[in-house]
Amino acid sequence: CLALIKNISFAVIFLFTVNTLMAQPIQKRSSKSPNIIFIYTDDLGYGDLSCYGATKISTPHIDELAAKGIRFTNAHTTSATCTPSRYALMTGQYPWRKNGTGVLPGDAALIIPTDKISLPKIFKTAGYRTAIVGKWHLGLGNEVNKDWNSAIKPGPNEVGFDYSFIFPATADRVPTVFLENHHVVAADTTDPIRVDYKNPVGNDPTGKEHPELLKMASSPGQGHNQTIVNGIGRIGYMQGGHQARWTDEEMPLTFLSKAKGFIEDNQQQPFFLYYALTEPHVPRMPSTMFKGKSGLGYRGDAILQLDWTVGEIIKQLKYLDLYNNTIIIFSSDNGPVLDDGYVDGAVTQLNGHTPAGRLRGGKYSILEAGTRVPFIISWPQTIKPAISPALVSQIDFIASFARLTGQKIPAGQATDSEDHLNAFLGKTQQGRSVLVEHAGTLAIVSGDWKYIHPSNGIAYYKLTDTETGNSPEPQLYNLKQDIRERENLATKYPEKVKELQQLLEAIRNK
Ligand code: NG6
Ligand code: CA
Repeated sequence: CLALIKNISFAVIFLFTVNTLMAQPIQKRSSKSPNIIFIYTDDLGYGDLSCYGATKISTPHIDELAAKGIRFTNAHTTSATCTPSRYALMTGQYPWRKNGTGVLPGDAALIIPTDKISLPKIFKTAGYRTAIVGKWHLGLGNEVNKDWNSAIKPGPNEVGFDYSFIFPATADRVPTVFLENHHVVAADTTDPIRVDYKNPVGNDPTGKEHPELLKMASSPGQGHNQTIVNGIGRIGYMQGGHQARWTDEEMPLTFLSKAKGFIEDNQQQPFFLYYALTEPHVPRMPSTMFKGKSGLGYRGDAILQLDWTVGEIIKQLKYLDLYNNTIIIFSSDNGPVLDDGYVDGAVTQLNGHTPAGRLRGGKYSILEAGTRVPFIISWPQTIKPAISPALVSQIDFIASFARLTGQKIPAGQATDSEDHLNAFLGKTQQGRSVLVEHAGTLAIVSGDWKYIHPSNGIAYYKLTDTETGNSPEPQLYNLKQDIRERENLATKYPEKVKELQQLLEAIRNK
């Protein structure tokens, strides 16, 4: 009997010990390298978040990041559209140095070199696990004419991501499919995919011929009226892959579950997650739980959805005890636009909301709202909450994170990227002394001054209601006194114009 009791108590103690051991986090992470999550939104404007002054919409989860981290007021993407901004992010090179870096169609070939340094490679060589989840828009494969039904490479995996779950271009462009690593998700060999941007392919109805089949009308004159997928006319023609075509309302939830899966799988080691959300880019088709919630139309609903998504990521990081040692960067790839191709209520239900805040211009514009974007960095364990006026750019991530992870950038590469780690981490409020902005033309910001180079592009895009900032005359603004870029001081300060022209010229010729 005694022996039995002894055995039972041994078993109890054994089980108790195993249980307690299992309940403990295997390693305490605080001394380890921080994880990095870069949450990159699509077309979110400087005034779209309540922490940046929006009053018609409330974004509590992003506001929490801002309250505990650094909220930058003069942070930029390189360009006023997506592909060039993302090109710069990946390469550390200004996109206007290279032809073919404008907004890409969905069948474009990869434009990022695979034999040079890239943002994910910085982390990968430092021993991080790297992933992209979300929008890619930098081309895939070596050819435009590619076979979507077999392995597609090179792509994000060859650029430095260990894992990729993406869509190729934009949500309004075919092919409307996800790719996991090299393959289209849910591809079906009996229904092969073909994509064409010039000639119609396949038998699916187009928005142009069958507007009665659309659940959201495309805006007249903008051309989102080719192959219809999920009741939405797209740019480009697509044949086959019916099983693989996404449902727009599910897309953000799909990306979220992939992002959370990657975080969970890699909780024991440092990771870099590039989480590229599609909101609030067109077509705005939020999940049912967000439809109608903002009162501002689907654009507002999409912003609420992206805020919720950020909250879900924060929640998961806290649950896994990773939050304190994770650097979360939140930003946008270009400024805001209301009507970008669909009649979705963004214009009619605006209700006084100001997507660009106090800034002038928006997406496609060389004026400040084109590239000055929301930009928040949180790292609870290290960063002290602050608002920073430092002039910084997403192009600086490569050089800055190279320093954070002790990497050296090969000579002659990522040459436009500057190390501003100290500004990113709030150790200084001093950032760049000079930054080039890019839309239809170039502008240069230096100190309080901004010079916009003359261009013959049109001054106003009627379809998207965009002030482009283009002018055949040189423009000079004092951003400190005139953040709205109302008063052109070029004739008053010709010396300043000359100085900035020369500076811009020197950077162009670098
Ligand atoms: C434009 C599209 C717009 C959007 C944009 C890319 C037209 C008329 N408009 O050409 O709808 O897709 O490209 O947006 O085709 S971005 O955020 O990816 O740069
Ligand atoms: Ca964009």
